[in-house]
Amino acid sequence: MEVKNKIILALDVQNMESALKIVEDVSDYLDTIKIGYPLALAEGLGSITRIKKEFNCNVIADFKVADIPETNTKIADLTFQAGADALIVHGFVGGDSVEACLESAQKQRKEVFLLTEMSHPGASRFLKPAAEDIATMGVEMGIKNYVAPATKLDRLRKIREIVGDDAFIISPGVGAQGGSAKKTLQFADAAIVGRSIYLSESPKNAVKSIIDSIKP
Ligand code: OMP
Repeated sequence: MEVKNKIILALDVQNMESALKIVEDVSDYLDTIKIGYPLALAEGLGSITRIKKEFNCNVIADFKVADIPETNTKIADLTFQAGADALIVHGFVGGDSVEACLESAQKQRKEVFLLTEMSHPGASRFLKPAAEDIATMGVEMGIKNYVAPATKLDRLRKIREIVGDDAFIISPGVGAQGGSAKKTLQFADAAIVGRSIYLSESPKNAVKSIIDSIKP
């Protein structure tokens, strides 16, 4: 996936009106939007369809899919049918569950992002010990896209080492969670930014200043 200016907006607002306003404001600078439970549960899967249609942007659905294969297939099919270009899937549930999402994606010519380690402090207890194994499983399964944390650069670097330079890593935790876009982009292909953009009085200016901050 090509990501303009290496920044992905996490659009975690809870109504369509503000979602559309924010995307409109940043659309000259960003072309990839991540939509997760906050907007999809508030406004339905149609929120993905609408944002995709109105802005012709890449939409990554962040449903952190983590169920048995049969249920994962249903979740993935519905999400891709709604227009999402990609779906974020948890790796800790195991290869069969991830494979179900991959098969759904392949049928519809869409993509899967495999979530390895997470950005919040609590992830250190259960996910950290499993994260390298999850990334290795991803490589064995031929997965190209990964999610790894901007808040733990040593872990992000390690995941990069495992998945290799040809893999595409997107990295959340920049801004509100304390991560730096510039440092993150040493190891990741794009940074995911939510609150620092959508809570700003001017989302456009917030995006511009992040873009300035990553210039060499
Ligand atoms: P802000 O912290 O507001 O910038 O938002 C970060 C976004 O990335 C939110 O949508 C989170 O749900 C998501 N995220 C994480 O923060 N940490 C992770 O480990 C994984 C994700 C994700 O999968 O996108």
